[in-house]
Amino acid sequence: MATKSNTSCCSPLQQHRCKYKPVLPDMLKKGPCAVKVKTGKATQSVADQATVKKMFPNTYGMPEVTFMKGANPAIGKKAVKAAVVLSGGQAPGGHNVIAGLLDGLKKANPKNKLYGFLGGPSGILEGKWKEITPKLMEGYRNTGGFDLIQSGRTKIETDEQLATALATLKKNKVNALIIVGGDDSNTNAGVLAEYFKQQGADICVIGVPKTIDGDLKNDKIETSFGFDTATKIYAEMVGNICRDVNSARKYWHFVRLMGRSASHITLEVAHKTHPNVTLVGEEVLAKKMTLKQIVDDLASVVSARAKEGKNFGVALVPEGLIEFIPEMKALIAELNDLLADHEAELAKMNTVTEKKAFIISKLPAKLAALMKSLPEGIAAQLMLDRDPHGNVQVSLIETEKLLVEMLRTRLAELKKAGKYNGKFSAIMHFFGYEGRCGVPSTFDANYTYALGYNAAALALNGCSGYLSSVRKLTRKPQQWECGGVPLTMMMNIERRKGKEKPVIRKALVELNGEPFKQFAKVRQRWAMNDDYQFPGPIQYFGPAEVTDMITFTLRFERGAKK
Ligand code: FBP
Repeated sequence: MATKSNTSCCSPLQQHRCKYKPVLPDMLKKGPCAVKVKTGKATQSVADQATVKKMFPNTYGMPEVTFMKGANPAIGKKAVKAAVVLSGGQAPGGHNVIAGLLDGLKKANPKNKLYGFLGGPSGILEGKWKEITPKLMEGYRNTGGFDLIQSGRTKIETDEQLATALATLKKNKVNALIIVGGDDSNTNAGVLAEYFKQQGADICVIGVPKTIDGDLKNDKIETSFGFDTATKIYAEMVGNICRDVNSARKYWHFVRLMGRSASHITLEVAHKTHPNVTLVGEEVLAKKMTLKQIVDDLASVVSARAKEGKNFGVALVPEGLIEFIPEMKALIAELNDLLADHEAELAKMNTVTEKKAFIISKLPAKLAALMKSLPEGIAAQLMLDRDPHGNVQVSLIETEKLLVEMLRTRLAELKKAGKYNGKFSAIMHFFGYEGRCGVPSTFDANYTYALGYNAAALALNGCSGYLSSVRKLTRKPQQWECGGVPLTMMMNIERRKGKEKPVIRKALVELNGEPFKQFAKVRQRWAMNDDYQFPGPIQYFGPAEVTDMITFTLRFERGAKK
């Protein structure tokens, strides 16, 4: 950590980034007391309206809000106590959300205070927190990581947990709770906002869209923070590998990239680096592909390149691929229910073999056969404990190894049949954690600071149950628009841990969306030609074309073509 008095222990880059002043949207520059709330029309949830409405009687249908310039001194009159919690996986820029919040609160009233719950939502339940003073904040501005207050994946969902959370906040006289998280954590923010209203508690709950996965977005939330930086980090590494394969010309590299469900990270990195093969989970699902078909497709690229004497290449595999393969998806869904229904019996079993045999005995015949056919390691990984939200821990499943193992077998068959005469030597990688705590890019540094500052304005205006929304991100930060989107507006009903639950709908890669369509136009060329791109490291200083570059995803989705 760099503090003013102790910067000598930090790297030179950290010392320089500590001095960077994020650019605030013009709208927020004069502080929360200089903006007024403009309300839009009543909203609806994205699906299952009647059920969501029934579950959220107090917060359903609220209007969108936009900030407009105008004097609003009343919100600065009473000193407030706000608390922030970081929830879920790390994403570059989390510290700047806190810095923006703190600065926004202090600008409105220097007596306002900000606290940080420690270790994620469990910090709320356990009442563990610390004050974020301007002095403490100094050393964390524009830094990666969540180490200022850490994060966690505890979900506050049972009646007892909800009551404990409320009791902690009431006891400490907290007026506003800011939850920085992904789709699950922000669903939780919506649940808490509703519960507090039901209980007549005047505590405002605001969400902030975080996740490197880029899957918390919609018309009003253009991207989640961290996606920009993480994809830049992965693209640097993939670009370097592309240059290595083209130099050594003897290996195929298989790179699995993080992204628990959606393939946005993989697609963005593909646009940045032009690898020979890019698998997109959403396409696999749409085409109802089997594992065998995916492997056959890979084999045809490997053998076509081998015919041209190119026994090398780079393939990108999204972390969430496995759940998009319909037969695997069906297996995982069955496993989710079985593991939830037989939790106690399974807990008593000591070996994976025992658990696997038990599970196989409960599965329908087709899925039992599939489970049996999987390499032992993969089958074991599928049965590992779920995260607290009930999701398979896909980051533990080595999909690239599964594919390479099956590809080797397929290439051997083709060789025997005289259809392939190359050499196949594979190297495997998983890039995930490397990107989650990187020093935020200039885009993420500005975006997160604005999201935090905007969240302070929402909290001071009592907009409970809203997600902080900063829009028009392809423009310069000064021109970004600010406001809030009701959390219930993004919800639908999904099956989790064997039960129907209201959740914020994940944004998957759309096959008729520009990022995929642009990729589909060129992938054939990338497969055979060595059209690799080398993005290099994130630049924090230098010409704006390199320091302020936004993602292809944002550019394609928001209009500007490649
Ligand atoms: P969030 O959705 O919480 O932002 O986390 C995303 C992620 O980075 C995924 O890409 C990955 O699958 C997961 O976190 C891994 O986290 P963990 O190590 O806690 O399982």
